[in-house]
Amino acid sequence: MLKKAKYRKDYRSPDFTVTDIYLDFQLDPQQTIVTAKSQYQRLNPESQQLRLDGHNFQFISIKLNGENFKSYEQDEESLTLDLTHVDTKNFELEIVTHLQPSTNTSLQGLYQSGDGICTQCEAEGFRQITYMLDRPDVLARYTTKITADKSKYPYLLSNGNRIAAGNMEDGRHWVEWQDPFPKPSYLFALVAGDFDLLQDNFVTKSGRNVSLELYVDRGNLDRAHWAMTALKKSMKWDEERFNLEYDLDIYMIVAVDFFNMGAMENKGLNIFNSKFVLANPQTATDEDYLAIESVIAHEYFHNWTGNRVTCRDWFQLSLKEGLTVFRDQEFSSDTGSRAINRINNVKFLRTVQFAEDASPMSHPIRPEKVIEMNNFYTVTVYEKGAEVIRMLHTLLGEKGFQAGMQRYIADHDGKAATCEDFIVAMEQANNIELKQFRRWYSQSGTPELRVTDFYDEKNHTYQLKIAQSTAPTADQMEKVNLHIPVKIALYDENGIEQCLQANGVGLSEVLNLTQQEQTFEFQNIYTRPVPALLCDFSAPVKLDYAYSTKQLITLLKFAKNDFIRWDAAQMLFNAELRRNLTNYQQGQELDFSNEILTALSQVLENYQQDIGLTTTILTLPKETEFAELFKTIDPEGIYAVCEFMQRYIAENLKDLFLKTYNEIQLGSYQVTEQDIALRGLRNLCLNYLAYTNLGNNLVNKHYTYADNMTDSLSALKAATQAQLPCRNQLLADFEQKWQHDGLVMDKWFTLQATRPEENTLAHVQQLMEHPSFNFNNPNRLRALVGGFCMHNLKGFHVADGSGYRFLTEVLLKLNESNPQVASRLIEPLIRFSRFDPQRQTLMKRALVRLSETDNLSKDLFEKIEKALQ
Ligand code: B3K
Ligand code: ZN
Repeated sequence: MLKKAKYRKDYRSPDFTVTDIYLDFQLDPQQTIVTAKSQYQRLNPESQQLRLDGHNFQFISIKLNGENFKSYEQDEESLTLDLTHVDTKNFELEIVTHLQPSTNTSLQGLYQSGDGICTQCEAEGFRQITYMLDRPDVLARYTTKITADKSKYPYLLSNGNRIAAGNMEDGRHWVEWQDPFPKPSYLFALVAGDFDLLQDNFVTKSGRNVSLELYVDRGNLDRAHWAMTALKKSMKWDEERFNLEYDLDIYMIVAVDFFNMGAMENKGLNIFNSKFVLANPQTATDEDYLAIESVIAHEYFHNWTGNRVTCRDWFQLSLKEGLTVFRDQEFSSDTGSRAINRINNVKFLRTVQFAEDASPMSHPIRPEKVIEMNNFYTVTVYEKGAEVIRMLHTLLGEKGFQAGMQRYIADHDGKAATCEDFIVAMEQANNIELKQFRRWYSQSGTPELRVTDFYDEKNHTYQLKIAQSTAPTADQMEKVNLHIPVKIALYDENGIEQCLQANGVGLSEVLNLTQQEQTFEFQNIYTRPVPALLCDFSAPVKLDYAYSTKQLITLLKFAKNDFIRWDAAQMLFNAELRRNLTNYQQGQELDFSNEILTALSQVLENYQQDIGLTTTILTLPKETEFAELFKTIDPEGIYAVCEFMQRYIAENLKDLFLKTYNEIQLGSYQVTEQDIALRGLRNLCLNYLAYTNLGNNLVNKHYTYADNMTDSLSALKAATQAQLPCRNQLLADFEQKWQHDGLVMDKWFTLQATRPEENTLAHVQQLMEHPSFNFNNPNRLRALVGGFCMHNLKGFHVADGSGYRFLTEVLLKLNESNPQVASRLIEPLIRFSRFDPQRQTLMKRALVRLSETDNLSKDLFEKIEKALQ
């Protein structure tokens, strides 16, 4: 494989395009024959070389306008046709290739999943099927004929509408599909297999009937209903909030077990990781239910933001992903709790995206340089991308933002667009200019706001001085000032909100920070206020303001903005952790502030006011979250202090936890906002109580009486994390019950991988031999290996480097079988600079070893090269 970087600045529009393509698949897991007949059009009359992308198949033949064609050059990843003697503008190419889906463990292109066959083409998988102009700005109309054995593959699916079908005498059958909407090759999909089918329908607001089909493995029909409900809910919501209606007469979703990511938005035929489809109360947790709903929504929303308007080139990925994440977040917030959604999204952004910004992989939401595109489906492109869209929404308001959306869709429907096009649409619809705001697309790194304040008792004025800075990142040394919306509120000591005003006029709660440093003044403020900064987390930045404990407790108690209340609690925990970590490192006693404990107990006592918020406030940050507070991470220290804090709060609020635990009564399992919140709080209480002398009995009982996965898993988690005597017996019981079900076993694998015991690595290695484990299944790998390497800070970073050696072995194997998954799992290793010199040496040694492998994939190469630079 060539490992050459591509640069955004080098974009050139294509010299040729494809208008129509007719694909014929003679499907067989051992040998599939693909005949692709495409209508090409020369866009640049000067151009005589046509370079097509393609690799990993057996190339059989090529014809031009029906004649065998010989004037080409072939290399590892392309076929270049010499068209010197072809003088027409339009011509037809017919290309035959042979593929072997059964051995395609990379899960890109055409591959076998279980007993079925399916495709994954984004970003550049189509070129593993046939030679093609495999780039998103080439949009063609697809017709697809699939022929396969009828008993093994009763369902043959592709994009668009089913236009013909028939049986053959040899036991095979065929189906022909046609997609009326021109699309890039990455949205092509094909599925063949035997499934249970859940059917439903949706009537769009203009009265069109859309049939909805959800395909799951045989026997799983009872686990498909939630996803179907979510789909209909998404379709309705997109009509109401974004005025966007579905366009085809059929929408299909297929759940498969072998899948590299969450799901894929192929036009009219979404393919999903079964993890994001299948749910019933026994197998799925509340969290799973909500995740399914949001992924179903996300893929559905892509129909407009991604499919109807697609990306010009892959550097523009955030155009569709950032926007679609924003849309799915808004969907979840409109249909569930806005505050809890916001808090969870911010938690994720702060831990995972901020960490990426501080890593060798740091990149702007619109990257400048890419070797392997699959490496850029990142939290930066997705989640930070969504934050950038959210800031636009904050600046323009819902009305202005929606006007911009309508404009964007109207101007670019059926075309491939850029991030710039999106901003221009927002500008034009709102008659403003967003020159400085654009920098969010080109600057990487997490900005930091340093806030100081000054209260003038005499004149009753209050000043906030806000300075911005962004530290240099691995990819970009020089940073510029950004346009940062800072949403604020001021409270007096009694928690009364103060009016924001100056010179007799009310001021907006959103401050526009555009310069390196700005001072904002508020008048008629009669006591020194407590500032609530970054309400709703109005910008993806770090905040540095010297809050006192007292101020934070005021915000925790009184702030109207739920995000601020939660964030105040986070800051209190962070301060306790920092202080205690120093104590720990100096061999001193650990302690916990009484004031904070009292404040937490008050929150818990008043849980009826807001059950969900109470739970998030009382949830201690995970070790991996705490780790992000430090430049150099101390895995043992962080674990020790976390454990101490958990135990301390548990011991000291034991009675209250028990009272709350007993007070909460739930009927039979239902997925409603209220019940999810109640279960969440009850399980939080259980989790704390597990660290007290009541733990073993209570957890055991909780597990035994649980009638749903949320409760069973909470008990199991409490037992393993608190290392209760009952844990082995409960783990065995769970295993016995669920060993036939990979998705459920993933939860069990992760629990074991994140156990705090000393010998966890040995245990993980043993589990890789477990009958329910399968090295070729990305879900299993992520659950067990990912669980250990990414979520067990102490276990993975044991000082002797055994964790690093283990991951290296796994990566060497995965480099061959599934480079995409390898590239996700290598992340903890490339972040060596965040650890002490001894660990750094060991981690670098592992990377050097990997770098010396023959056939190192582009995916791993790109990350290792950046890390070792
Ligand atoms: N667009 C796909 C992700 C494709 C990843 C390719 N490596 C799913 C999504 O974001 O909706
Ligand atoms: Zn997406």
